[in-house]
Amino acid sequence: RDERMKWWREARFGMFIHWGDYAAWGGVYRGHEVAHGGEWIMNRGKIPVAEYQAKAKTFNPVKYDPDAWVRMAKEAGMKYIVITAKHHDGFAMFKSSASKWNIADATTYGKDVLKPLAAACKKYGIKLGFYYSQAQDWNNPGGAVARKPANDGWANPDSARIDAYTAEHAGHWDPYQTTSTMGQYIDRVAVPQVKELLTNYGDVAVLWWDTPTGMTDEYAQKLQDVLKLQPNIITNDRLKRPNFAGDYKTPEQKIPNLSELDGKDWETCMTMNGTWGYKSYDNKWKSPETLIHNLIDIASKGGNYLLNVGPDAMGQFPEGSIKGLKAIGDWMKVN
Ligand code: JFZ
Repeated sequence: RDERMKWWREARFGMFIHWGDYAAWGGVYRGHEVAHGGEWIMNRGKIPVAEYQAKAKTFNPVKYDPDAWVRMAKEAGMKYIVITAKHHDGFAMFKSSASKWNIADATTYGKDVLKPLAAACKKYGIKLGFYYSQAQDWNNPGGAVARKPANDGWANPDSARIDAYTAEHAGHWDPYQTTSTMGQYIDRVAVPQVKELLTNYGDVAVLWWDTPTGMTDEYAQKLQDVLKLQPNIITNDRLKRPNFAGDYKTPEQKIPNLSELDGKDWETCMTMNGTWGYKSYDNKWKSPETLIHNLIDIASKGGNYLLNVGPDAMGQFPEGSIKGLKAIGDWMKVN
């Protein structure tokens, strides 16, 4: 394990990328700004499956330039990238045989975006990891829902009807979501897709699991077995709860105090503004001083800083992220 963890322990700084078809909504549904992270808009807006999937057809990130993305990470001093291969909306950012709900088959763009990113990472010597939402999936039937759609902020006008359905169906808000069991979803979508990710993209450094709602020991073991395809891979601690440590802990949006450190490896993931996935109107950017302070604070305590970028629907980093990354890079050069 020490051998596998070596690069990660020396890395200190990485880039989280939350990118999916949700960027096409930009945090706005039916003209309303929807509360919570932009990547949660389908759930928070109670958007029906058919309507959500129709919008994905328009997702066409023609300005996507993975070479430029990796260069920005590298110039900021980052050593690895973790990108959302599939977030809770179940949309695969890669060509998949396990579900048509993927960027190659469901959009105008029609291409896998992970392949060229893997190539750029290889070119610049940056490690690549995949975030994969193993339990929650709101578009592939049988996937779990961690938070029932609530009426926080603007509420869908169909809320009353949707809420009545949700209360009876484990948080689901569209009948299509319940047409398979979670066991079927794990066998037909999650396991085959993780196999695809660990087979078709060269070396994969990290598998970043998230929100283990409904994960049984059996489901977890099936996914854990797939990791054998990449003998050097490391994982975080969110495959299932409780009793799963992975290789490192993931405090979120916070830096532990010295008294909270227990000798285990850890990584703080954090947004640069107030959302993981792109929101057109979120301009609450952390200052360069704050970003640099956080990096020093985390590094001095022996952790890693996984700093998020939420690219837009065209495939571009928001201006605020670009500025923040540049400022960190400038500081790195003189220190
Ligand atoms: C999850 C996701 O739901 C979210 O969209 C984003 O991807 C983030 C990185 O991870 O959200 C979480 C997960 C765990 C905690 C909080 C939010 N937590 O442990 O406090």
